[in-house]
Amino acid sequence: MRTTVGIIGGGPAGLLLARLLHRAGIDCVVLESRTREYVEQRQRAGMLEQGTVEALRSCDAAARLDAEGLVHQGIELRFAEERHHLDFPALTGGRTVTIYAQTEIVKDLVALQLAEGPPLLFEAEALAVEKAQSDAPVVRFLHEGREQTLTCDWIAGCDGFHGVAREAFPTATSRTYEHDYPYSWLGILADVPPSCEELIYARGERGFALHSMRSPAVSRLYLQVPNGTDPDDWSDELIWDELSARFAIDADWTLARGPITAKSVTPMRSYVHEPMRHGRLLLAGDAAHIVPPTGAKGLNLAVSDVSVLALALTDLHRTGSTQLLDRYSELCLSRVWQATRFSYDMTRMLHAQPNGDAFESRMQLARLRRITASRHAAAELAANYTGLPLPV
Ligand code: FAS
Ligand code: PHB
Repeated sequence: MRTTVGIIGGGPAGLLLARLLHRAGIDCVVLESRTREYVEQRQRAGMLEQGTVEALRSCDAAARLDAEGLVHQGIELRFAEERHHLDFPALTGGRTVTIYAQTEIVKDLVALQLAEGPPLLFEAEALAVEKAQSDAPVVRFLHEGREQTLTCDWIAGCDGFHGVAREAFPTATSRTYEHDYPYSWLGILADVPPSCEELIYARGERGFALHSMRSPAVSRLYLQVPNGTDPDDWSDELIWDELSARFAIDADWTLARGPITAKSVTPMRSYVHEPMRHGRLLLAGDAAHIVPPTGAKGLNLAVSDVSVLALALTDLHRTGSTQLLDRYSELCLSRVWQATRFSYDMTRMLHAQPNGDAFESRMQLARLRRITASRHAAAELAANYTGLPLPV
């Protein structure tokens, strides 16, 4: 097979890149190792920056998002038995965020691509990227039991943290930065209407808790738990009891309970791989960087990477200029490091330290008090949460 841009991975990064390139008249092919059913039901993110919503609208992939997405004007910080609402439009000059599940974005993009093109191959596992330094790089992949090759002008590695694209980067010219957190998140999906209009981030001595949602009928909640926690050790009742305890305040607010339909534990990690380009191979999304979900940046960073990559490839296609492509890694990393810093700060500010460090606990409270007392500090959080501008 031959194409202009070979895209490895049919997650939000790969599918949105294919959509943007297709709209720009650039040939591409997406190789996805899993089945359609699997990628469409994989529970992950749900909070969209304004820029992500605009990127999906820009390529006519937001019809259902605009119809079903929940637009939020802010979040609540809950600590020391107090509730503090951050009004994003007031703090950012009008910016908002939207709850719309990653599963639904993937479903929308898969349906559009299968209906309008470009080619999307499921159960097509990339085995390796070869000749990335040449002007005809190749993806070797397994599909329908046969090993095949896809020769490209450019390859986009959108294959997530456990993909193969990053392996094609020579270690001599690669640098990785990692930080593992001493706790994880136990995440649940529950068939119960959310007990809040907007997200609640709760910090307390028992540990962090987050109340999010997926629709007016489905809640999504997270609990800080020790690393290595087995979700089966947490009965539904224990989960609801612990969530109620962590959200508890002396005002008339109760957490509604209901049937838990999904339960999973996600370790927390920060990871950045530099550079994001090696010859004709470019990384985007989780293939290049991972952030803890506390800042809701994972999916949004993947979208901003492919927005920059689509602009750069379109510029080359239209003008022959490689100026943007040559700056791709530097441009994306400038935004990646800011999102990595914000996610790190939110995580450190809101999670109880396993060793119960009293000084650290006071530092957290002091930081939260600064944010809830100072318009300047609150605006800084709101600007990061709603999404910093694209680097182009
Ligand atoms: P993805 O991992 O989504 O997609 C990569 C795709 O490549 C997958 O479909 C995979 O099957 C495919 N692939 C891999 N290897 C391949 C190969 N060799 N050949 C072909 N295809 C291959 N973010 C939040 O903001 N909030 C959350 O609550 C949240 N929860 C998360 C929970 C988990 C368990 C994980 C892992 C991430 C979570 N994230 C969350 C972050 C998440 O949203 C990611 O940032 C987002 O999925 C990144 O999108 P992609 O870069 O497209 O990578
Ligand atoms: C989610 O809705 O899944 C979600 C929202 C905000 C976060 C993390 C997860 O910070």
